[in-house]
Parts: sequence; structure tokens; C-alpha cells
Amino acid sequence: MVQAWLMDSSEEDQRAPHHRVPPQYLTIDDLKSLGVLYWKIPVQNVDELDKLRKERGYSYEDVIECSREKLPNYDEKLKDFFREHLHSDEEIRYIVDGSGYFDVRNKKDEWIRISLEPSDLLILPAGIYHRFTLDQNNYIKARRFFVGEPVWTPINRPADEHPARKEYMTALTNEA
Ligand code: KMT
Ligand code: NI
Repeated sequence: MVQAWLMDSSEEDQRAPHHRVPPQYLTIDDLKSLGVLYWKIPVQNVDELDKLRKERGYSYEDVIECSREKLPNYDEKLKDFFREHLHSDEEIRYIVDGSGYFDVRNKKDEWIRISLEPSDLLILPAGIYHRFTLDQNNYIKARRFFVGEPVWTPINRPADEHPARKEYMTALTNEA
């Protein structure tokens, strides 16, 4: 099962797990309450992925492979991924190889670390502050989905006045 936990406050090695002591895990429902959606879809289960794609209108798809060999401007890109930001659209990643961490802010503005591996599909809602890092395995390959023409632009924090942020905050407040 996907693991998610509250991070400690150490700024050291971003690729380390950064558990609190003792570890504090979160459930998929905890993630859901932040608008973060998760599915485990075995790589051979093409039908389930297809169904989700149709339901959510994901018309665009490509693949991103994060390794020094495969990702152009590797160092710069990884630095940008780890800078806290939001997007005006969902960020959808389906992991097919390797592993990595998506960090998202909870309602108390603490970091939650979500550990992803093959078969994990994660959807971050538009407007959530987040970041990504490789873990100590230093490799991930993911399928990216998008509704329409993709926009990958990160909007770095602070972006509290951004319409997507405002909408996200409203959705969070209305959530029970
Ligand atoms: C992103 O936007 O942060 C990424 O695409 C990271 C690599 S995909 C797991
Ligand atoms: Ni992002």
C-alpha cells in the first residue's frame, strides 16, 4: 500500500525519508481530505487505467524519466521539482518504474511525504502546494496525463492570490 507520513523538520538530504520519531503515518482518506487522490493500478490492468482516463477526460499523455541520462537539464529540473509550487491544473502521475516522493502541505501547512512506486497513480489537485524529489534510488519513470494541451508551469510559493490557490482553499474549507 502507498505510504504517506508527516515529515520531520530537518533540511538535510531531500532524498532521505524524513520520518518523525516515532513515525506518523497517514491514510488514503487523510490524503483525500486534502484533495489528493490515489489508486493502485497494476501495470497489466490496462482497463482500469483506461476507465479512469476516460472518466477524468485525460486526453494527453507522455512519459517522464528522471535520470541523468534521460532527463535534459537534469540538475536544474530536479531543483525546480523540489521548489515549493502549485499548478493551475491537476498533476497526474502513474509510476511505471523506480520510485520517488511527492510532498504536499496539509491544512496546518506541515509537509506530508508520499512515497510512490510502480502501479501507484497519484493526482494532486490544482492549487495545492507541493514538491517532488527522487528518493535514494535516484530513478523514477512515470506516465503523465493531462486534460487538453499540457501546461507544466510551476507557480512558486507564495502564490496565495492565484485563482487556482483560492479555489483550492475554498474547496478545503467546504470539505467536512
Ligand atoms: C513533476 O512535475 O514534479 C514531475 O514530473 C516529477 C517527476 S514524475 C514522478
Ligand atoms: Ni508540480
